Amino acid sequence: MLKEKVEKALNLQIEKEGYSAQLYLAMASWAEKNGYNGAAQFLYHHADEERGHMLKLFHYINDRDGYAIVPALKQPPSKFESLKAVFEGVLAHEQMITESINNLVGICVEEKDYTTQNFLQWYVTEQIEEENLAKTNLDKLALLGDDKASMYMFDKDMAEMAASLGATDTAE
Ligand code: OFO
Repeated sequence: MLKEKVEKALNLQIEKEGYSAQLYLAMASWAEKNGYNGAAQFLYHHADEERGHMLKLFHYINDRDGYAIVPALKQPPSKFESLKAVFEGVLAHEQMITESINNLVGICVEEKDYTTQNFLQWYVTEQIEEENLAKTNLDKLALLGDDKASMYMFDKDMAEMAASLGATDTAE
């Protein structure tokens, strides 16, 4: 049985993972509309992954006799300055999520809920990957510069990365 404080904190995390999916979907749509189909594929795929992160929390809460609540949809931005601004946004967002997961682990320790703490280790590890991926993408952008040819190369690279992550071509 989940303690009320832990259940509440897990439901808040559901909201954040749901917003991650919304945000990456908004970024994917912007990328698609601006001719960056590779980046769009990557971001559509990322949005799906975030929904997966949210669902994992749903099942955990309900399996532990809590009640997972579907959060209201919060609208993400629809305008982005550039592809670089999009990927800077991804990193900033992931850093916020990492902090949120760490706080959640802290609550579990305070409440002596070691089962949930153990469950959350998956998210702790995932956040290392998420932040690294966001940093790698920004490093590539910094190396390439921001002229049109470089953007084309970056976008091609994103398409390859999306394919390697198993993304289906949703940006067509
Ligand atoms: Fe769910 O890891 Fe990104 O936000």
